Amino acid sequence: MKYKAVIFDLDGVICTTDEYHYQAWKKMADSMGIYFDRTINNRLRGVSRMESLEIILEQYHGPALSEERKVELATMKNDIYRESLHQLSPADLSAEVKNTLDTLRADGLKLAIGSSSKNTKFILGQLGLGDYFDAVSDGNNITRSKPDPEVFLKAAQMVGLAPADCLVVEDAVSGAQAGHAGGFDVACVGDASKAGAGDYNMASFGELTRIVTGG
Ligand code: B16
Ligand code: MG
Repeated sequence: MKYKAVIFDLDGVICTTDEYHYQAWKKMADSMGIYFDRTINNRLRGVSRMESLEIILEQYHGPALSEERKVELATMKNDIYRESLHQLSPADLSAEVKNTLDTLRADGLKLAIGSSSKNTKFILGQLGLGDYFDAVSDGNNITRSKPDPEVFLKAAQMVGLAPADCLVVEDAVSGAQAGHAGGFDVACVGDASKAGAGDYNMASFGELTRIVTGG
């Protein structure tokens, strides 16, 4: 095996909650008359909630907002987002993702999550993956969000392995940068793959099984 563990980002990698993030931010932005589109949304991937808000507010040209008001806006978005997460169920876990995870586990790899989201545990529970991973490092145990490597370094520590033994899987350019900054190899899907941000830029999640065996 080329690696001993795989550390997965959550939103946009294990599940399509990235679309729910977009829809929730869009509702918040519309309510404030702020321009927001999918190109801007791509800059929010992997970025913490409050930093995401600051990126959206680059398009806000009204009177200055207090910190308290900003927290209110982020909370409005999170409430809309959490509401949409209630629809998530194990049926939202694609067969390709589940089969690939099971194959990697059967090959003896440790599997971990490295997500900026404070909603990680709730999402994993909704998907039926509450007890699946060997370690979960998320937005609740970090002080710096991607592109800082903290979330992945903590995940590697939790499974007791050095970054060189772990492969990070990401959909965000900021997440791929975080992986590289921490000394990890990075396999990308989605937006980050299109941008060529990874050591491996995959067309589909299932390519991971070949990558980790070094074949
Ligand atoms: P929350 P990931 C990230 O998760 C999302 O990509 C990003 O869009 C979001 O702002 C961030 O989590 C924080 O999420 O508001 O739920 O705490 O891609 O690192 O799994
Ligand atoms: Mg992501």
